[in-house]
Amino acid sequence: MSASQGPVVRPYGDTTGDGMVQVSFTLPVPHDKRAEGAAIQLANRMGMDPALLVHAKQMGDGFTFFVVYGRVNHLVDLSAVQVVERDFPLLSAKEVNAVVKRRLRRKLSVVGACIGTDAHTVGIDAILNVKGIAGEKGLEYYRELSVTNLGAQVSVPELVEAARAARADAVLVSQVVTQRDAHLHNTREMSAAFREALPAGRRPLLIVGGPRFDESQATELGVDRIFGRGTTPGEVASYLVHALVTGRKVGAA
Ligand code: B12
Repeated sequence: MSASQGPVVRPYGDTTGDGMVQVSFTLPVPHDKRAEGAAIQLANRMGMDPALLVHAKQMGDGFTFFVVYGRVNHLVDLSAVQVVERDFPLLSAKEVNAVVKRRLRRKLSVVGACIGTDAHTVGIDAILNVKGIAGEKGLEYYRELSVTNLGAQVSVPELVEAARAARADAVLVSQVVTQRDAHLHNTREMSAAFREALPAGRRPLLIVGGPRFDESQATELGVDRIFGRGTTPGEVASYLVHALVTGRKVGAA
């Protein structure tokens, strides 16, 4: 096939388009000359040529951390980049409250948790707690949202029960640990449990978030939306209004 029509870029290191990149990794070997050679070999096999070792440090027994700087020949075709774009308007807290009050005529109920063995609550707290993140207040600050934050290490049955008790319009789940794909397994388990426990019309909107999710995997994981790193509460509140109030065909004022 013909080459892409879109703009093509190369990485920038010292001069424009020189293809220089920097990568870091750990090898399970003690730090010595051979380990450094092994790091260069790996970098070469990853397509870096030349590859320069800029940092090597032993991390505990039998492991060495490396930073390698080098040139790659790969091109980035910007026209082939696929991302999940925001497809809803960003609203202020005032606008969110006004729409929920006028259109839903009751508080919008949100239940959040960190599920499985995951105890990383900072992310979900940033979205839910009043203090928020990045200068934005969390969902608890929104007068027309009723927020239940279940905290860390919540089991899926507990979450389903709590969502039912709170008559949740939306369930917000955080997954930060990705070892052995725990975040994917836990999300699938959670979405399957909601599908089993509640009929389609009464199932809450299912949202997961965490720094290492691929936002395009929502359908595959059985959830309505995935939010990645850097998410702010305002984005989540705006999405809730879009998905549950304004974007709905029913009940339009
Ligand atoms: C703080 C921290 C901890 C604290 C957690 C305290 C707490 N109450 O949360 C403590 C010390 C307890 C901890 C423990 C562990 N940790 Co830790 N931890 C971190 C650290 C340093 C920061 C995470 C954080 O708070 N980020 C800040 C928040 C604001 O960012 P965020 O989570 O990405 O959230 C944002 C978005 O992702 C999104 N978001 C997140 N969730 C949700 C949910 C919804 C619904 C939405 C809409 C959005 C959303 O919005 C948020 C705001 O923008 C990271 C490394 C790092 N620098 O990221 C490691 C890290 C996550 N931890 C790690 C590990 C391995 C562990 C332990 C297993 C270590 C051990 N061997 O014991 C344990 C596991 C404990 C457990 N059972 O979960 C690894 C995970 C590796 C992996 N591949 O999974 C990391 C990446 C460190 C590393 N490089 O090895 N950890």
